[in-house]
Amino acid sequence: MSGGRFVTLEGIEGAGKSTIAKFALAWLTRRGIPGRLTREPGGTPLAERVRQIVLERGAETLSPVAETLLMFAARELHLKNVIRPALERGEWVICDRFTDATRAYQGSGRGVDAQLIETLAAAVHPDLAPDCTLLLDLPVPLGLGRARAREAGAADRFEAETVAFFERVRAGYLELARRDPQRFQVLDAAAPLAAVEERVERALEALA
Ligand code: T5A
Repeated sequence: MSGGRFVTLEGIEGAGKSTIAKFALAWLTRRGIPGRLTREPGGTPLAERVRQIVLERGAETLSPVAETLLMFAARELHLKNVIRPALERGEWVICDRFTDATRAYQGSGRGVDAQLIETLAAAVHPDLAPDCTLLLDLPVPLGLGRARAREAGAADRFEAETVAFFERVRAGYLELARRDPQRFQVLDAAAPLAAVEERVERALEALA
C-alpha cells in the first residue's frame, strides 16, 4: 500500500498520547514516510482558539452540548485546513485525539446523546474515518497521577473532573474498541514506555 494514512491516538489524561505521537512521527521519519503530527481540539490557528475556550476554567458554564458543538467546529476547521490536504498529498497524519474523544468524553463522560454526536460526525466527516486508532488504556488513578505529576500550572476544565468521570470515559473508549476491533488497537499504557512503543511500531508496520 502507498499513500496517506490517518492514525489517531486516544485515551484518558496521562495515557501517553503526546509521547507516543512523537515516537510515531520519529518512526515515520526513519522510514522516509512523509508524516505530520497534529492534535484536537486544535491543529489550526482558529481551532487552537476553540481549544482555549473548551479547556479554560472561566466564570461562564459551558454546557455539554455547547462543548460538543465546539469540538466539532474545531474539527471541521482542522479537517478542511490540515488533515484532508495532508492525506491528499499522501502524508500520514498522526492525530492526538479525534471524534472518538467526543464519543468518550462528551458522550460517555457527560451524557450527551450519542445520536447527536453521530449526526455531527456524519456532517463533518461523512467519508473519513481513521485507518487505525491506538487506544492507550490504563487505570484512571495511574493516568491522572502521571498527568498531575507533569503539570506545573492549574488543572484545565477536564483535568479538574472527578475520578468517576474518567472511569466513564475509559469505559466508553473500551466499548468503542470492542465494537470496532478492525480499526482499534488497545494497548496497555501502564506497561513500560519501551513496551508500548514496540506495540505501536508493530501497528504502524502493519499499516505501511
Ligand atoms: N477532549 C478532546 C474532549 O473532551 N473531546 C474531544 O472531542 C477532544 C478532541 C485536551 C482535553 O480535551 C478533551 C480531552 C482532554 O481533556 P489533550 O491535550 O489531549 O486534550 O489532553 P490530555 O489528555 O490532558 O493530554 P495529556 O498530555 O495529559 O496526556 P497524554 O498526552 O496522554 O500523556 P503524555 O504523553 O503527556 O504523558 C504523560 C506523562 O506520562 C509519561 C510521560 O513522560 C509524561 O510525563 N509517560 C509514561 N510514563 C511511564 N510509562 C509509560 N508508558 C508512559 N507514557 C507516558
